[in-house]
Order: sequence, then structure tokens, then C-alpha cells
Amino acid sequence: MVVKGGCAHDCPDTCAWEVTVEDGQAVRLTGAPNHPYTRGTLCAKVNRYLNRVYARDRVLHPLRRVGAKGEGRFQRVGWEDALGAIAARLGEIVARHGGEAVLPYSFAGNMGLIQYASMDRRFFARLGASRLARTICGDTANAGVMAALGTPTGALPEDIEHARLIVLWGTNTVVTNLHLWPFIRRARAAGARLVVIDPLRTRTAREADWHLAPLPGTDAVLALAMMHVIVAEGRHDVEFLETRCEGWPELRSRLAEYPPDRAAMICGLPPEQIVELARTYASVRPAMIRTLVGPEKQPGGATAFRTIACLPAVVGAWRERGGGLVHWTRSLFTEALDTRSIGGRSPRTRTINMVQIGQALTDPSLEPPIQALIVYDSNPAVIAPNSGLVRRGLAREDLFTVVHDLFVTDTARYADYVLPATSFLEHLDLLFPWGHTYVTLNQPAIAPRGEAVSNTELFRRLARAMGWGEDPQFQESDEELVRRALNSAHPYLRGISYERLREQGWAPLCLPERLHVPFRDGFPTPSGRCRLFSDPEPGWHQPDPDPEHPLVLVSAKTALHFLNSSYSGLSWHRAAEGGPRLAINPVDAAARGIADGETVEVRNRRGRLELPARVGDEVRPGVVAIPHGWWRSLEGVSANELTSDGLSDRGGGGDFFGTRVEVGRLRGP
Ligand SMILES: Nc1nc2c(c(=O)[nH]1)N[C@H]1C(S)=C(S)[C@@H](COP(=O)(O)OP(=O)(O)OC[C@H]3O[C@@H](n4cnc5c(=O)[nH]c(N)nc54)[C@H](O)[C@@H]3O)O[C@H]1N2
Ligand SMILES: Nc1nc2c(c(=O)[nH]1)N[C@H]1C(S)=C(S)[C@@H](COP(=O)(O)OP(=O)(O)OC[C@H]3O[C@@H](n4cnc5c(=O)[nH]c(N)nc54)[C@H](O)[C@@H]3O)O[C@H]1N2
Ligand SMILES: [Mo]
Repeated sequence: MVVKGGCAHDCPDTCAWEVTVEDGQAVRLTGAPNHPYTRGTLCAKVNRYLNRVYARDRVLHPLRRVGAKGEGRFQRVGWEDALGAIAARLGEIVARHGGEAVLPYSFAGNMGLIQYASMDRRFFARLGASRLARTICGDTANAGVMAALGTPTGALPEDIEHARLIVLWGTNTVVTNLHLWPFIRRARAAGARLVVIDPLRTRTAREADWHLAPLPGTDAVLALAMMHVIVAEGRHDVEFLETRCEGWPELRSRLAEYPPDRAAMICGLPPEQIVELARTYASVRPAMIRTLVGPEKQPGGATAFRTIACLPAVVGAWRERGGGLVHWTRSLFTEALDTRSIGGRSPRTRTINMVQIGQALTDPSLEPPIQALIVYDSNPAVIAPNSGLVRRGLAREDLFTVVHDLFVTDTARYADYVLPATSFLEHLDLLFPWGHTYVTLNQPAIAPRGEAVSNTELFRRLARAMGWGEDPQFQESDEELVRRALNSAHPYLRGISYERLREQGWAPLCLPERLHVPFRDGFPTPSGRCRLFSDPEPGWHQPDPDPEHPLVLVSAKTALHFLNSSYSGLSWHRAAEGGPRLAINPVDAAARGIADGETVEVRNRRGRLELPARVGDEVRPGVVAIPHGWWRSLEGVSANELTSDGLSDRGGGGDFFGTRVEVGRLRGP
């Protein structure tokens, strides 16, 4: 039997897949062969998804903690016992401290429509729990792009094939967005030039025709200096700027502050490179910029994105198919699907920013204090910044923690109860991607392993245990939720029914021709024009000088076999990555007497790590890198031990990649 479904990982590619099932066991998993974006292939991680499904250390039954918090010793208990104990404890906490003492912590571990947000939201709304600002990924970038364009949706991803200049601006396509690569390859076969702008020499940068490596957090300056050159040389599209944009005079006068010589010093690039980039960008048509999220994780992340998003208007790149900015497609789906009623209405309780979970769990002035933490679809002990502080919070004896996951993650080690979650093969969902325009029905291929339950089923059970069994909102089935979302008269969904998806697995949104040149008829701003100058203003956020910690630590998603902290607990995937390393440039290594392969210390005020150094061209001078995702419990290393838990300028995201560190040799015994 072959079952059609798809991958619900937090990734722009949202692949459609086919699962071969024999005697109730999944034996083969392949990318959907005729899907125009998946094209029959998965990725280095998900090719071995069955390793995850059938992993020996998968959590298959509810577990109760018997050791100290963090130790990871648990005992199997029955579902009824676990649910009874959790409901009783939540009831006590709500009675004593109010609902806001309970905090859900979830992100996009499962990005499907209903497993990401539906029954859980209804449950916490009825409880009156604190709300979580789920801003760790994308919100800052989107805030910046929206400020300029009025929407986070730019050009359609597949139209990158029509570009003749492609700028991958702070995105590592080959690793994080692999299924866009064939479109880029076809554009290059037709003569397109590929430029990558990234402080790291990533796998993608190595494939490019030209790699520019500015210092992290300087993209707005680079973009302004490009505009400076373009305007100084009269290469701008005057007609587009005057008739299709607002704020051009203000932006134009701001450009005076960013001549290439000054920008070169800030960005750490030779001025000639900036001039050359500006000339290339203004002269090759169509010119497409591709962004995901990398540069958002900076103190000026939103400003960086809003400034980059102004570039296409300056040269009139929006005029043609294949020109402009490819950024985010999820907005097309949220516009079309009826998602409003899926998650219920949330009361106006306080909001806790997920980026600052360590602060929230340890803040003595927080009233009420967080007394219960319910974690699912996320692994905050690894993925949230300043993880020493996160751990201090999780270790609090008076904090009641429940983790629903497939594995005993670094977070789950601190849980009072660990509850078993289904894999993507074991539940129903509707997948709506942020990197392309096809909707997928993920149909369960096998029965839940052990006693695992999906997120929706967990919150139905918890609602019953709370005594809310009669409440109709907790009685809807997964199929009813999915059908409700599809029940929309929006033209993008024309011809897309549950029945068709069950048969075919996936379907392209029914998009109008005009989206190939998305702003031909105007921008979705109040004035209908591209906003070149508004809040946040284009400009530069100068970091605080920190002479004791002169290097910038970028902990990006460079591990091909991990997906954030997922897979980094699986032996095959860990072995394929070969252990955490600190990438350091030969210039910085020599200045510190560090040899390739030597174990070094990386430190700042938040913590210290010991790991081997890899000296080479992977990073530019002034920057060091540790891949995001390694588990501290397994490797003793997780980049977030060191990362800053400050916020970016807009959108509530973090400033992880602005983290300052110093690296040194280990002192001998
Ligand atoms: N294999 C794999 N694929 C993934 C993921 C994964 O963990 N592993 N994660 C998924 C998720 S959740 C997301 S959000 C996407 C993210 O996809 P991307 O945005 O492509 O990935 P990042 O690694 O966050 O950042 C991309 C690049 O930005 C660079 N960068 C950092 N700071 C700056 C800066 O200030 N300026 C510039 N120009 N570049 C900068 C980093 O060096 C990095 O190489 O990937 C998804 N795909
Ligand atoms: N230093 C640094 N930190 C970062 C980043 C970075 O680049 N550098 N990137 C940031 C970004 S962009 C993101 S998106 C976040 C990602 O952070 P998270 O969303 O926490 O991502 P994961 O680490 O993949 O953790 C997801 C967890 O959900 C579990 N899971 C999967 N499916 C299900 C399910 O159906 N139900 C339940 N209950 N659990 C499930 C997985 O097993 C896994 O443990 O990390 C952020 N943190
Ligand atoms: Mo992300």
C-alpha cells in the first residue's frame, strides 16, 4: 500500500511524499515523483525519516520523572494516571495563582495546520493561560519586508528561474531550502549569475559565482551603499521611484550618509566590491533577491529586511517576471484557508516572548510566576538563546513541566511528565508551506506507535481530564478541522477539496497570472506605493562595542543532517555531521595561537564552551561559527549557551547572530 502525505518540518520546502506500507510497517519513504517542487527527492535529513519513526529510543509511553530535574530518569506510567496527575496539578495552580501561571511553549516542530495550532490553542484559551509570542523565526524578517511592501509575500519562488541575476541574501539555499536549487540551476544554465551574501562560506556560497562576506548585522548599510552608488551613477529607475513609491526624497537624502567608502568600513568589505555589486544589480535584468530569515537575528534585523526590500524598487526590478524579492508564501495560504476558527479565540492574557523564556522562568518580579510549562513542538533547552538561564528556569523545583515529544530531548530531561507524540506518519494534517505554493494533505500511513498521540489528541484528552469533555470545541475530529479550513470560497482554493487531496495528495494553489509580476497594479500599502521610508527607517544599528569579546558568533543552520535540534539526537545523523566544531578564520586563529583541530574555549558573559577549532575559510575574519542544533546532553556543546537573548528592532525576534565572544586556547593543567 502507498499512502500520500508530506513532511511537516519547519522548512520552506514542505515536501510531498509517498509512504510504502507493508503489514502495518512503513518500509519506504520517497518524495512525490510528479510534484513540481518536491520532484521526487527529499533531503539529507528526511531521507532517513524512518530512522526517527522507528528509533529505539523513541518515547512510546507516558513517563513520570523519578530522578532529579535534568537527569533524565523516568518511569513508565499509564495515560490515565498521567492525565489525572497533570489535570489535578494544573487545577491547583490555576486556583492558587490564576490561569496566567500556566505557559504553553510550542513552535513549529510540527508545522501542519492543525498539529501546529488548533486544539492546543483552544485548551489554553479556556484555561486562561499566558500567551506565548511565537516570534523566534520569521516575524522580524516579515515585519521588515511588510514595512516596505505592505505584505511579506513578494515574487513567486518558481519565478526565480526567469531571473538573470540571483542574489541569495543571507540564506543558505543548498542546506535550508534545497528544493529551490533546481530552479536556480536552470536559471544559471540559461545564463544567470549567482551572488551569495553571507558572513559564512556556506555550502551555498561555495556554489556561487560570487560570494560577498560582510560582517553580520551590516546588511542595511550594504543595501544603502548599493543604492548610493546606483543613484550616483544614474542607474536608478526614476519613473518607478516617482510614480510607484512613497518616501523616495527621504530615502534619497539618507543615502548621502552611506557612500561606499564608509559602508566598506562598517561592512568589512572592500569598497570596490560594493560598487561592483551595485552596478551588477542595477544592470542585469531580471534581478531577483532571495531572502529567508538569517539576517533577521540581529539587533537591527527588521531594518535590514526593510532596507533590502527597498532595493528592487530603486532599480525597477518589480517590472518583470523573475525580478523583485522572493521571501515568503504562507500569507497566500492564510488568506485563502479558513483558519480563523481552528484555534479558537484567545482571552487577553499576558504575553511571554518565547525568545526570552529563560528570563521569564527566572524573573522574581513576574506576577504570577510561571508555575506550569507545557512544551510541545519545541525544544527550548537547545533552541532558545542564553540556554544556561533557560536551564536554571527549567530546574526550578516549584515549576511543573510537561513535555510532549517523540524523544527525551534536552528539555524533556527536566519534565515531570513526558508524553509520547506521533510522527508525521501517524496523524492527519493539512500542510501549507512558507516557501512554495502547493497544499498537501498528510494522511496517516501507519497506526500510532506504542501509546503515542498527536497534538490534537493530547489536548482533547487533557480537556476531558480537566472535566471539559462536554465542551463541543474539544470534540471536533482532525478531519473536521481540516475540512473546516478548506471550506472557503477563496479563488486560490478553487477546485481543491478534501476528496481531491485524499486522492492526489497535493494540489497547486489556483493563483492568478498577475502574481508573476506581483505589484504591477500597485503595492498592498495604504497608498498603493512601495514605502521607501517609514518606521523602521532604513539605517544602521551600531552594536555596543565589547572589546573583551571582539568576535561575532554566528550559530546558523549549517548542519545538513539536522533540522534545528531535531535529528541531532539520532546516531546516524550525528555521525554524518561528525561532531560540533568552531569555525574560525586563519587570521583570527593565528592571532590567538590556535591550530586547526585544537580544542579551544569560546566564552562570553553568558557561558563557555569547549570544542575543536576548524581553522579555514568557512568564516570571514572577525566572525566565528558553531552550527545550531547540537544537544548539550550528548555533546556537551550547544551554541545557545553563548547567544544573546535580546530582541531585534521589530517583530519580537531574537538577536542571536549578533552574539559577541572571545576564543582562546585551553589553559594546560
Ligand atoms: N538542513 C536544515 N534546513 C533547515 C533548517 C535546519 O535547521 N537545517 N531550519 C529550517 C528553518 S526553521 C528555517 S527558519 C530556515 C532558515 O533558512 P535560512 O535563513 O537560509 O538559514 P539560516 O541558517 O538561519 O541563515 C542563513 C544564513 O544567514 C547568514 N547570516 C547570519 N547573520 C547574517 C547577517 O547579518 N547578514 C547576512 N547577510 N547573513 C547572515 C548565516 O551565516 C546563514 O548562513 O531553514 C529551514 N531549513
Ligand atoms: N542559535 C540558534 N538558535 C536558533 C536558531 C538558529 O539558527 N541558531 N534558529 C531559530 C529558529 S529559526 C527556529 S524555527 C527555532 C526552532 O526551534 P524548535 O521549533 O524548537 O525546533 P526543533 O529543535 O526542531 O524542535 C522541535 C521539537 O518538536 C518535536 N516534534 C516534532 N513533531 C512533533 C509533533 O507532532 N508533536 C510534538 N508534540 N512534538 C513534535 C521534535 O521531536 C523536536 O524535539 O530555533 C531557533 N533557535
Ligand atoms: Mo526557523
